[in-house]
Parts: sequence; C-alpha cells; structure tokens
Amino acid sequence: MKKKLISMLLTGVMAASLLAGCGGTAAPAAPAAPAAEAPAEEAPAEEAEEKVEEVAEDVEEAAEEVKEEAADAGSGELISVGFAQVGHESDWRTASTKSCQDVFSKENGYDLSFVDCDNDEAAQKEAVRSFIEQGVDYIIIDPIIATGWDTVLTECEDAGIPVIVIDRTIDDSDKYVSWVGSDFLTEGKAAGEWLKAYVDAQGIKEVNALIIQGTIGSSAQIGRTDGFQEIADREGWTVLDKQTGDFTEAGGQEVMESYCKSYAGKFNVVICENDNEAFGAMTAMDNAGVKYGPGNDVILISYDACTAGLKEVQAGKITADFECNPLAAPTVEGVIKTLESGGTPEAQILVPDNWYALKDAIVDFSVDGNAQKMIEVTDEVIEAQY
Ligand code: GZL
Repeated sequence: MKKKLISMLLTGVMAASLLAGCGGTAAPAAPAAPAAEAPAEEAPAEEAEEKVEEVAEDVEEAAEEVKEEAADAGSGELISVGFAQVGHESDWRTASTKSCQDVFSKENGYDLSFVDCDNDEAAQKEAVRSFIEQGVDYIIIDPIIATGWDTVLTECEDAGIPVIVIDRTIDDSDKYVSWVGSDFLTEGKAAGEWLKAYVDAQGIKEVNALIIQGTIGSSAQIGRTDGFQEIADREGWTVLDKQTGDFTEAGGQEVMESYCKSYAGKFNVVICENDNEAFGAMTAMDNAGVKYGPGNDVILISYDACTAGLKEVQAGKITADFECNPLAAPTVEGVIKTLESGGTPEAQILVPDNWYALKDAIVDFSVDGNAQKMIEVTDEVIEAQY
C-alpha cells in the first residue's frame, strides 16, 4: 500500500512540474482528443491541470487508505510469544505463570502460546520446536534443567527467533538474548550465613543438617545446594544427607519421612529448597513427633518465601525463608520492547530477592562481604507477598 502512495505522489509531482515548468504544457499521458475551440497553446495546460487534480484526489485517497491500514496494523498486529514453562509443581511456579500470562496478554499487544511442560525435559524441547513451527516472534524458556539445550537453541537461532531465558539458567549454550532471574548461589550462601549468625546467637554449638533438594540439575537446586554447602564446609558443619524432593510437597514429605527414620534424634537443621517441600517436611515431622521452629529441636529453613511460606514463618514453623522472586515477566517484556525498538538488551538481568524471619530470628549477617537486610514477617508483609 505504501508503495502505491509513493508512486502516486511521484506522478503528481511530475504532472505539477510539467504544468509549472513548461508554461503549462504537458505531454498528455495518452493521445488526447483534439480540443475543439480552445487555442492550441491552452489545451495542454488544461489537461495538465486536470491531471494534477486527478492525481491529487488519488493521492488523498491512497493516503487515507495508508492511514487506515497503519491504524489497523497498529491495533491488530500482536507480538507472538511462545513460553515453555517448567510445570505447575509449586506455589512459586503458579505465581510465575500468572505473572507471565498477565504481562503477555492480548490487551498488552501479545499473542501468547503457553505450554506447561509438567517437569518433563523432552516435552519442553518439543514445546520449543512447536514454537519454531508456529514462527513466533519470540521464545521464552524457563529451563527445567540447566543442560541439554544447545541443539534446540541452534534451531531457534537458524529460524531467526530470539530466545529469552527466565528464572532458571541454561548452562551449556549461550544462544539466547538475555537471562532474567535470581542469583541462586547467593540464596544458598545467605541461608548458610544466616544459620551461622543464628546458631551463634542461640548458643548452638553443633549443626547436623539434612537437605531436601529441588529438581536435580536445575540451576535453582545447584545454586542453593552449593551455596549452603560452601558455608557448611567453612564452618565444619555436618550435612547428614541430601535427597531431592523435586520442588514438590509430596516429594518433601516422602524424603522427610525417610530422614525421620534414618536420622532420628541426630539432626537439628532441615533445609528445604522450596516452600512446598517444607510443607511436606512439616507434615512428616509432625507425624514423627519431631518439634521444629524457633525454640524447638529443629531449625527449619526454606526458599521461595511465597505467601503460604511466610504464613508458616509467622506461625513459628519455618524459622527463616529465603525468597526467590517469581515476578520476572515484566522485566522479560522490557527485553522484548528493547529488541522491538532495535536495541540490545543486557545479557543478564537479576531480579531482587529478600530474606524473611520473625523478629527473634533476625540476626545480622553478610554474604560475600555484603551486609544483608532481613524483613520481619508481619500481616502487612504477608498481604503484599506473591
Ligand atoms: C526458582 C524456581 C524454583 C522454585 C520452586 O527460581 O525455578 O522452581 O524455587 C520452583 O518453587 O518449583
């Protein structure tokens, strides 16, 4: 359409210039019928004027059409986004999914293809390939585990579709535009450094810890396990066992039931790598008669700090909860907007995390030399959480 308008404008300019520059005489577009009465020198001028008027009308009409089309294109042209989500295993994941669906809505100018990959790595790769088939404008991936990605990311690159990684990281390929998420290693170190400050303040001399890990091979699990282990090694703590609960409540309960049998009376710290595992571990400890929470035998530490997790902190069950922010979608949208405007987004964009406890469990500690701030859990804090 725009090409049509441009050619009309050029015709109009040519006709006008012939009218003006050659004393109003213009070579008629086609052999015109001889003017009956008008003297020969006037006929071409009139024809040219008519031509200019005709073209002017056409130009106006075409301009109108271009304006209408542009308006249509503006309102109707959605940016298509394919999102391959980990699954629906936790409260955290529910919040993450809702955030993405709220941001990438039709009202906001997006056509979202969402696939819940149900914690199945093969299904996640299949979802990404389906997005390539669809020819989406952008692909967002929250990778179930951190490896095995280079082949399918190469296919995205070959298809010319930019990939943005949200939340967990991809560690064996750099064929994506940006990663937006939390620093899982810092989360693990924060839990370890807080525990060091807390047991010192409580006069607890020994730490015998049990860890319920997240999905093995996910960057969230790797970071949290490694970060805490670094502090445990430095402090000479004993980590009695580490098993995966796969970030689910059922998984946390199953592992904790086994721990309560194998390590009865031998542990005083339980670290769950997300709140849903902590909920399951609480059920198992309740059933086994193990007392946990501030002032009890076992210190229970958790990650995510979702609303339900903070309620368990307030109830004196979870002693400290280390947040992982699930609301990265608005930042991912910022990456897409930068790309849409021809800019280059940052390769890594961290979203902020906070640490939570009740007043008596708030102690001063640092991570890698950086003093940390803990937030006291109150009704207002819980109300505002995700
Ligand atoms: C962390 C995220 C983890 C959460 C779990 O960024 O990937 O996955 O900690 C979720 O709750 O299952």
